[in-house]
Amino acid sequence: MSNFQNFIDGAFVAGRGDAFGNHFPTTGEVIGEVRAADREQVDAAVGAARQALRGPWGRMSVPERIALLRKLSQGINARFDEFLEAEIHDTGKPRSLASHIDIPRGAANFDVFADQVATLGTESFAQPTPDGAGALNYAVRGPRGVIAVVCPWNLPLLLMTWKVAPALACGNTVVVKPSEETPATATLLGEVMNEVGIPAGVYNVVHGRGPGCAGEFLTSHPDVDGITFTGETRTGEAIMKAAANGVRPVSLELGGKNPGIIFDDADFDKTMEGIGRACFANTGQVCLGTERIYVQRGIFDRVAEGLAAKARSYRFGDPFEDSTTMGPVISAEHREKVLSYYDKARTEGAQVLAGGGAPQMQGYDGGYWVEPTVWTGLPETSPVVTDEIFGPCTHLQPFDTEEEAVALANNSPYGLATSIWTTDLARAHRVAGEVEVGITWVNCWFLRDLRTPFGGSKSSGIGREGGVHSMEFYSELRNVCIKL
Ligand code: NAD
Ligand code: 6OD
Repeated sequence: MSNFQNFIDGAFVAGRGDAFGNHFPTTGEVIGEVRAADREQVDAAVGAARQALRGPWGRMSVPERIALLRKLSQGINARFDEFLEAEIHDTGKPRSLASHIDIPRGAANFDVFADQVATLGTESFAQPTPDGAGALNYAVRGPRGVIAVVCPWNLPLLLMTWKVAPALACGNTVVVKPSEETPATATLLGEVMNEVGIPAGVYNVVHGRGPGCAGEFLTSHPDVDGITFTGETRTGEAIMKAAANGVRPVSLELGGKNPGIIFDDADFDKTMEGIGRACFANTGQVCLGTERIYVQRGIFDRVAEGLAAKARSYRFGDPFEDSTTMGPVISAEHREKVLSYYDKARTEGAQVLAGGGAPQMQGYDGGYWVEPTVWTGLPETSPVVTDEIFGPCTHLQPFDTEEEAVALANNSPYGLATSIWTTDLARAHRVAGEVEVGITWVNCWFLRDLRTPFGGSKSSGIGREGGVHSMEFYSELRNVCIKL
């Protein structure tokens, strides 16, 4: 049994808030205990972060910070197997996935933002003045201060370091609130912080749930200077309200109901491979995942059969076995939510092309399993087609014209991501220009260049992170005007 402690001011401390079990989603067994931070401990974490800003961290040069960021990346890689095991125990995701995506990206995020800050400049303007002497303006970039980092459970280390790395690169200090479902890797990172010599108080972790607990204590804390959040849109709204007190900036990466658009000239095999991943990777628990697919009518039946076959090809089981290609969903509660949509689809008359229920899992019957599922035949107004389900499921709808496809794709309050599948380059450009999302992939999905702007439109978020965009959020620019 692991006991997950808070990490405050460089030390591990038992939480004084409520205690709850940490479940292994593969079996449902309780494998650890989380003791949440109470309000005073959140206060202590924010205080430690404030002190660290005033201490050696605040005075450190950029090259020194860069060297430490590189050590953090090396430190994660040096303990790769421990991070891998921790992430798998928290999420049940297959080793093949976590070892290729979650943990390598957890390390790479520190390298990428070390590179970014190494070349970051600011603007300057020479300005004529009426007396002829002139003036010089230059901008100075400093940290924003204490940043609250509130994270979800689907890609725990990846998404947490995606925010912690640029925040530290810019000289901030952080208080992280990992999801209550996935406390492990954020806690382990505390050990790495100490190993590589990050000063106490720079990185703090407080555990617990959100409303009325550590999440809310942190985001409503008056001494937090900025909040970066990834999670559900409804939670984002609550956090934005909390941030309004004191006019604190927020960066919100929220939910989606992402459309895929497949034209009849698409390369069929590559499309099936890509769109299959987009629907089912990480058991569909990826904010960028595709839960609505619009297929040009001429290839509709072929795509439907291909995707159903793909859904049936996944193998459930022990996440530590290489043969396992799909894990459970994160929790019993989330399984209930996903299965409630499976029921709704059936009662609303969907044609179920694959899956549609929960698999029989001998030896793992307490686990949170759901079948990868493909439907067609529902109206666009069905909650199955409009709501983010966040499971391994998707709905297929035929279309005839490009205009119709774009209109269907845009008929959503969300605007996170889309993927467009076509061999017609001009069409790809046209459609990419029309779909109201922050991220468009053409003939690929979740192909990441970490320098690019990442974020959602409409109800999918506010702001962009990635590359220089992260630097903008995690730093404060001050202009200096010198009369010559
Ligand atoms: P969630 O919103 O339920 O929880 C996220 C975090 O917020 C957790 O740490 C939780 O404890 C905390 N929290 C909840 N209520 C809070 C409150 N009132 N105040 C402060 N903190 C609070 O999200 P989740 O279920 O963990 O994650 C799944 C969701 O995240 C999906 O909607 C998914 O689309 C979204 N997501 C978005 C992105 C993106 O980049 N856009 C990436 C990953 C996940
Ligand atoms: O790749 C990333 O940087 C990122 N933020 C991915 C988000 C995935 C959502 O589940």
